[in-house]
Amino acid sequence: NSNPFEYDLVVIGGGSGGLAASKEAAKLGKKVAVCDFVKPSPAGTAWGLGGTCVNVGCIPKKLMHQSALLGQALSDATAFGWKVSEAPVHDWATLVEGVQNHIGSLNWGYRVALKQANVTYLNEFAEFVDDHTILTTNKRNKTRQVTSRDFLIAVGGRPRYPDIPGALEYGVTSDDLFSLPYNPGKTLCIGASYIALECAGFLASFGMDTTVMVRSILLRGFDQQIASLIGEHMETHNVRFLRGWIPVSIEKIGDGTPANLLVKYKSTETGEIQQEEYNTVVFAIGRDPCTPNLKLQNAGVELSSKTGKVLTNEADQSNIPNIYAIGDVAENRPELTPVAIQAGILLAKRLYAGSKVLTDYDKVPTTVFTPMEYGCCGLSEEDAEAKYGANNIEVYHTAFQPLECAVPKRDENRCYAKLIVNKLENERVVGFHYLGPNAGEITQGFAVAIKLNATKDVFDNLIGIHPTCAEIFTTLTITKSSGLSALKTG
Ligand code: FAD
Ligand code: NA7
Repeated sequence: NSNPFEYDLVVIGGGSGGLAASKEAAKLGKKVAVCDFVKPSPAGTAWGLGGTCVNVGCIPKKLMHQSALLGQALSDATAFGWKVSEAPVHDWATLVEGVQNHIGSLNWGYRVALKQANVTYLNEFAEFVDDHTILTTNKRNKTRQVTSRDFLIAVGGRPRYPDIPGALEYGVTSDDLFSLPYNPGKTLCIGASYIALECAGFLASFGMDTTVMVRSILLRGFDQQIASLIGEHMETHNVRFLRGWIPVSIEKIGDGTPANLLVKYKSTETGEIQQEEYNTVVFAIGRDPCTPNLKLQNAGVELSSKTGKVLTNEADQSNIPNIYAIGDVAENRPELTPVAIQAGILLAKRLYAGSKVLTDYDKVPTTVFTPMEYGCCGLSEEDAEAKYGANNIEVYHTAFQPLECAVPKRDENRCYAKLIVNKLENERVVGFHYLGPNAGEITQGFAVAIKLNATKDVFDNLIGIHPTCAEIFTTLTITKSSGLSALKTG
């Protein structure tokens, strides 16, 4: 090994992708370091090793969603014979403590795992000096230069703030919400991405007065029929939507925790201004890649002028041959933890074990954990029409009520299943969509069939598991083109 540099690989960013890549490279006998440093949010929140997913993303949000599901279960329980002596009350502080304790144990586990894998952990912020050198700074502002033959950029992204008065001072984001030391109270979630809707969903279920401010549509990029069904369901479960409004300013009025915040907002149609008081304003209006502070120009790495993300080829390599990028910071990749992990492991195998296997970014299944969960794999109806032509696709669908909702008599026909097929390819299923309980579990399983290019008759020949929600996909007969009602009857 005639490596003139200190390391074979330095990974910048100890999140989902970076940790996976570093451990795999070290396993293959390489000398590896990971730099991970969390700049506090504008509200002052910081966290430990592991990146977005563990600290301020998937993990805390799924736990808070679970708390919301338990609330629903508690209210269903009486119909199933449970005598609940007092009306259940939610305690925010207990939830935050439980969630944060779990995260703390994960942070520790990641440090141990790096040590065991022989990866050097540098709790330092990195910026490029040239294509083989970075300058790192620790929290005491001590700097040093580190050289490496290869670099992997896996710095992820951070929530965006709107450029309006009071946003940075008084707003919070998903970086703060899951560890908020006080009950958020009356909350305004701004944005209509999955993150905004998930947060609004669990807050409303805890009994908080919850509003979502939507600029245009819900869940841009997702199947719009399902997005509407999610919106309707949330509206019947105590979430208020302000549609066609954007925030203009936030002022603090009076002291106290949580604060009283006067939010002014403007109609996107008429320009009319309205105002309302909230205790907490959560911005979920998109995320920006952490590239601006990386000094990538010193290494000559090209970024997308539109998104600021790193441009890579199919092998996750930037325009500079020894510098790679994966995860949320890489252009045109699904922003999901398992995507970053898979990309990290396969990249290390290609670089250091002679593998040729590329990450397959197609048909990545995903789930939105709104109160009614939504799982999908493949194309939305809009994208399927655009790709294959409206005449060449067919949609099989049904609305249904899960058995577990029948006894408490809730959410009748609020769940929905649809398969989008390409008629020109023997009804190959190009889009799988499920709105209902346990969507992540169900979608993960069926995604195998979608990846294997299953046709509709494979679903029809499959024998269901009764009584489940998932079995609905073995009995889908109503086509959209027939114009028949999709409501399940018996
Ligand atoms: P990250 O995990 O973001 O890690 C990047 C790390 O690099 C961070 O620790 C950062 O502090 C550090 N860093 C940045 N710049 C530097 C620097 N210059 N020097 C040193 N360190 C630096 N995905 C799912 O699959 N399922 C979900 O349910 C889900 N829910 C989500 C919910 C929320 C609220 C959010 C915000 C995200 C969610 N995601 C979910 C997305 C998922 O969290 C990301 O796709 C994933 O974390 C991306 O991993 P990454 O390795 O690219 O970056
Ligand atoms: P997205 O998916 O980038 O969505 C941002 C949302 O915020 C979207 O609903 C936007 O409305 C809305 N938005 C954006 N700017 C504003 C302003 N200034 N005011 C009000 N509303 C605004 O969001 P995320 O970052 O949460 O999701 C990150 C990624 O994770 C996402 O791309 C997925 O692939 C996975 P719009 O529809 O543009 O009108």
